[in-house]
Amino acid sequence: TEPNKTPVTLIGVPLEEGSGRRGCVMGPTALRIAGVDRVLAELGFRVSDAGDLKPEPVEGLEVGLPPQAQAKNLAIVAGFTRALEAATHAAASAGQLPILLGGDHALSMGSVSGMARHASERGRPLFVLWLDAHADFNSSETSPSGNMHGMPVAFFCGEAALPGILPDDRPLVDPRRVYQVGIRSVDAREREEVAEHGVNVYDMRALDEMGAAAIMREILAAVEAENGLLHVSLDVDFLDPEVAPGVGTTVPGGATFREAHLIMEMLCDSGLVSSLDLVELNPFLDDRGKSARILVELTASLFGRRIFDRPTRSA
Ligand code: HAR
Ligand code: MN
Ligand code: MN
Ligand code: MN
Repeated sequence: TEPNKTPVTLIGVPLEEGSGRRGCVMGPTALRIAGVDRVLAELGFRVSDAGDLKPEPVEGLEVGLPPQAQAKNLAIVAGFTRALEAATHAAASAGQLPILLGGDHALSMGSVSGMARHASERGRPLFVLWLDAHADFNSSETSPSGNMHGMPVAFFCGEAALPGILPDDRPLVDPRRVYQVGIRSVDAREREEVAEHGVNVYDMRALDEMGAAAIMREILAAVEAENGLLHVSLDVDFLDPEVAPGVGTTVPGGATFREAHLIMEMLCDSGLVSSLDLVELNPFLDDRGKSARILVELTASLFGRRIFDRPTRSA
């Protein structure tokens, strides 16, 4: 292992109750079988695996919601969120880089909130790169499904009306520091919320028109300009379903492997990444481990695997 590299902590999150179907609970195991720890160790990182997170027991939360609102499995998601907020914050505070092995995307309520607390203690702003087909900016009031994996961005920006999950005075993420790439499925009210709150959206059309490199240069420049920390949240459905079929909410017309790969390489070069979610992998729907392996490949690129070293180019 190389002493100048930030040690990595893997945290398994066997959460599937935020999604509308079963299978994500097997995600952490599939990622370990695909060798996520091994590739990081080969790249010279000290890797520790914290095992699978146990949710905190939660009672009586449902009563806090307005009558028409729905947030399915609220107590289970709340228990994971509290445990995750603490575990992610603890890892980052100890000088480690947390990688959350999901688990559905509701887990980002906890991981991003933990990083937001860490960043605020350091006096630095937290930026979030959201690689996803979906904006995940619904709340219990706007969600058409009630599935909480469609709510994490609204939650960590302080918009989803889900009181009692974390303390009211928790540090939030400014929606203008959230950058979403690959978006191609947004609900009607969600679209209004995203626009109203100033979330930066590079939808699939932007990815096609601008290319991944131009988009990443803009995002990385914004993070650098404010000396921010950058949390990366990678949803399997960011990728085209033909590339990564192991996900419950496939949307056609997604990112190619090459686009995702370039994004990871540019993130690596930036040195700005503080934390990573790998989410929505559903091994029950996967094609012989294909999607798990691709997530591990992309993780390797994010942490420095490269084809050849390149000379530093001026922009
Ligand atoms: N927007 C839809 C809803 O809220 C679908 C959300 C699906 N989210 C994920 N993660 N699969 O991105 O119900
Ligand atoms: Mn998502
Ligand atoms: Mn998604
Ligand atoms: Mn709003």
